[in-house]
Amino acid sequence: MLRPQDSPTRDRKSLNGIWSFALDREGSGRADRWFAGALPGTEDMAVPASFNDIAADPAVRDYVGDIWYQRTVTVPRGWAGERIVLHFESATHRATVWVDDTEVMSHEGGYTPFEADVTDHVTPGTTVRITACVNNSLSFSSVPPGVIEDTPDGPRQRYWHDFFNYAGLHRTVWLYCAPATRVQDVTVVTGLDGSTGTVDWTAELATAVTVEGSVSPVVRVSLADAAGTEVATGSGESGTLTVPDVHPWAPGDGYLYRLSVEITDGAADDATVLDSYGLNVGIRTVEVRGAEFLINGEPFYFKGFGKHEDLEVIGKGHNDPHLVHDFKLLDWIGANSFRTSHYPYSEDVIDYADAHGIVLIDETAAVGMNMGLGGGIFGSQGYTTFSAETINETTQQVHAQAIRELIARDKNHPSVVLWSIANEPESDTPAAEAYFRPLFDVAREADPSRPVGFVNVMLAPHGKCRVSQFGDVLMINRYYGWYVNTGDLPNAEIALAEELRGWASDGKPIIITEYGADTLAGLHSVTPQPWSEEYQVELLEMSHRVFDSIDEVVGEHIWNFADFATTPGIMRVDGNKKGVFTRDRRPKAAAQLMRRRWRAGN
Ligand code: BDP
Repeated sequence: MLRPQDSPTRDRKSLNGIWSFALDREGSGRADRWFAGALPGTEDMAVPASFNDIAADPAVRDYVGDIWYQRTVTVPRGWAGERIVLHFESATHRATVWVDDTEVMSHEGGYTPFEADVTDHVTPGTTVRITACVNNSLSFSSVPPGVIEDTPDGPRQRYWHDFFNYAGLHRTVWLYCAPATRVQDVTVVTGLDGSTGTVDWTAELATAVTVEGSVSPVVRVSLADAAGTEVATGSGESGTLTVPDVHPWAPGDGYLYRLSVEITDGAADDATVLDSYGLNVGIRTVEVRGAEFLINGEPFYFKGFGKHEDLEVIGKGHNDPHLVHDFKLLDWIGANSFRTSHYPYSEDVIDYADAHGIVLIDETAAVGMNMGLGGGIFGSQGYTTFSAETINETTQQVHAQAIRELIARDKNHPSVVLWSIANEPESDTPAAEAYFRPLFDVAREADPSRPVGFVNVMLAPHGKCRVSQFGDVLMINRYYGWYVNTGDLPNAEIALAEELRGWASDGKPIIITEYGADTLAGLHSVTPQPWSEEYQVELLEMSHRVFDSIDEVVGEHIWNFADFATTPGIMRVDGNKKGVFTRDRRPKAAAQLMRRRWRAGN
């Protein structure tokens, strides 16, 4: 799905700001037609933000159910004659939307965009009411999964992933206009042959109902370099542009060309431009060859983190100052990449990574599909992961759709080099194999140009995992020295090396997508003890000795970039403390260690 933009033929209006807000504690809002007028008992809510921490009220923070958002917007008079589209960059975890009294769309999945053509429901020059009923409950039909359990004090949401279930309108809501005949989608795939770059393009058109005498639309594309100089042109709904003396997009060098896709009302030079859409294009290649991960034909070593969208007060709400600041910190520490653990991040983040040469592993929200892990750490026990009553074919269909929507959204981003279709699912059982095999096909069908993998959990070591066979890359999370061999780094080192040597025998590149230790900033200890800053440093140093001794290891992503919020738990002190930075982005001692290692080129 194309992101709304301003162009010579398009205009957009952000609906961010203060919305009216109401929790639907009785679950009666739909039946009582709350969309048909002002919300009852209205409070204020900021968009974009998670609603949970804004109110400073535990009954709001932990609320499960329907959450209503409403505002009015005046549709610009100048949009008359255009198609008018209402676009949500996300609504976590699902939403139904009304324009005045008319229901216009529903969407499942908390981290990908959705939109509806609302032209027939609005009149340019007048004001309309927009109402979104967002729902934050997790079930076995949602990705990520969860379950609502009855307790003496009412329903409680349980889930098996280790981050707080923040919800709401986390990203920008747009109202935009575009012509009836317009660019509906564009797909680019880039190539390199020596100093020549190629850009294969495919444009999908929406065409106005043809009226007698109307002309057939013609697609023209042109590619400009970063200075704005046109370097290639083409025409047709698909084709290949050739760029001599190409400046490739590369890690650390976010060089972007700009592809302009135009629809004209004929082939003549003076034909009228009906629609124009611009797309940033980074020309680069990605390939897995043997146990190497190649970007532009060069072996690439991933240095960075698993991250979260997680901030004080706004939770998972997108925030530009923090976006810029986090990327400054990535640069400061010498990181070249991160994983969008454990869900698709805001498109602002992906765009920014493109422009700053940061490499991304792009992940779906399929996390917490592992009841084996639930025991003790994340709360709930007593469920079987894959069964007719738990994660089943319905979940699989929702998961497949989540993969398709992630790829549809992010397929054109040069920063994205690898799809991760799940984090730490159960993967050592026949049921897991049956569940995941078709999902790899879904990803490869949606994008044949990038490698695909999933993130393996410690409970499914080499020789037991039945899902890693489907991945192009092995992504593995290991906590030697933390969850096992706690406080015993010498034995942790032996065990980690032994396990990694097993994985290395598969002949695929290995990315360590998580390793690390909870660390309370300011806690020091001469004899490094778990939770101290010294222990985090020594655990990382131990891990690096092992990684550096195994050629097949092509990346290290520390868990986590920063401390983050979780559900309450006896193993969590005000959240997960495995950050190299605190939640407010102060460096722990490990930050200096990583800066020395990564900036020295290791
Ligand atoms: C892994 C998960 C991650 C957790 C981490 C931890 O992938 O989401 O936060 O371990 O326990 O199980 O810190």
